[in-house]
Amino acid sequence: MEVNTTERQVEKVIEAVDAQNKWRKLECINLIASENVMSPLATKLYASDFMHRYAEGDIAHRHYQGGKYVDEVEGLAVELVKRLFNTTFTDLRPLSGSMANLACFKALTEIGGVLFTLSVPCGAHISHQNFGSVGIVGGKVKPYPFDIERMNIDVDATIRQVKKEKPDLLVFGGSVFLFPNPLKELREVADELGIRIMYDAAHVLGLIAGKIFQDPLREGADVVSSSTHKTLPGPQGGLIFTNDEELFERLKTAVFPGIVSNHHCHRIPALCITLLEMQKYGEEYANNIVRNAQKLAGALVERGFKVLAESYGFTQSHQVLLDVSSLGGGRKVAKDLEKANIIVNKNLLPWDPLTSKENPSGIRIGVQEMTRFGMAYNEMDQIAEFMEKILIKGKNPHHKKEEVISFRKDFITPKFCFQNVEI
Ligand code: DSN
Repeated sequence: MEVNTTERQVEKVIEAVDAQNKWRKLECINLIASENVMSPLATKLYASDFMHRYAEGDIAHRHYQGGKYVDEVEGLAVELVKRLFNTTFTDLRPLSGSMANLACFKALTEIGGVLFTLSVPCGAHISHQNFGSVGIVGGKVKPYPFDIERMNIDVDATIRQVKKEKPDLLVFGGSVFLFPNPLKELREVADELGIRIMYDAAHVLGLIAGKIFQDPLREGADVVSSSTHKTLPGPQGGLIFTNDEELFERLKTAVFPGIVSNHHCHRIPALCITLLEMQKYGEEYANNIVRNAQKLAGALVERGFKVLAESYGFTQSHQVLLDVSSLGGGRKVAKDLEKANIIVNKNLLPWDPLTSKENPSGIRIGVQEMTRFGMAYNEMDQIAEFMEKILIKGKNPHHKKEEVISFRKDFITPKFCFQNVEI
């Protein structure tokens, strides 16, 4: 009998999606610092007819007919971003944080222009590098001098370096982002030399919205770029905001028609809901995130782990960075934890060469998603204990998996969001 392979393939896709939904959303302790989940309402609104449509161009000045509801929700989203981040101009069309960065690099640098960014081992996002978006626009990256103890840019050494190199752009923020960056401290030298400042807020946007992290525009950034799905628990996407009208015109052109044609309009209603939820619950959520990250870092140190920046309180964000070189390195540790349904990523540490990226010294942990599901101090302790048993006491991670699944059962409903909204 002929097997209906198409039917089987359809079933396999459905099974994979069901399995993903069950495993990653209900059974894992997810500690990936760049992820989060949308609220139930935002999730429902994400799958709408907006996903089938085009709306090239600006609100109310589109190149296609049929966009009146896109205009309506995008107009609201723009107003919400302006209010939440106290800014004048915003573009929500970049499809990701990387694209938002690319638009900023295009608008702020020339071919051959010099940019100061973190190095990747010290925390830069890959788009900040010559091999990433900076390279696409022909820029050249110089790494900031970095203070490993503080896990932050070395201000005095950077001032000296900036005066010598006279870069076009200082880029702050990145993928490892434990502490507020020294924006205020470097604004003066930037002003003296006419250097622009860009702040990549992707990891900390929700903490900025919750007013627990630095406010980049007030501290001297000319433009903020971001994704919309890390500590800000929205749909995957990007945005840019600034108070500089002339710069905004260049940014907008870089976004459309430079980088984006259609901007995947179905993101926007979900983003509206996320922004409304952050307006209402953002401060409480952000406070809980940072408290949990600090608690987890302390609990890990008590159990014998090496956490970076211990003398400086470990972190002021959602992230905790561990040196696991004595436990077999980042790759082994991340894989062992995955066997127990604890999901982290291996990460380069400041002293690692780029060539060690397959097995770097560190792992990076983010607590924003588990905080969203209501985990607090006791749960941070419990997570540290799971990690201790698997990584230090050598217990079989497969045996711990059932305990992790059972632990997760009490934390499956997102908090800090509208509940029971009928649509
Ligand atoms: N690479 C992601 C991160 O984990 O930080 C962001 O794009």
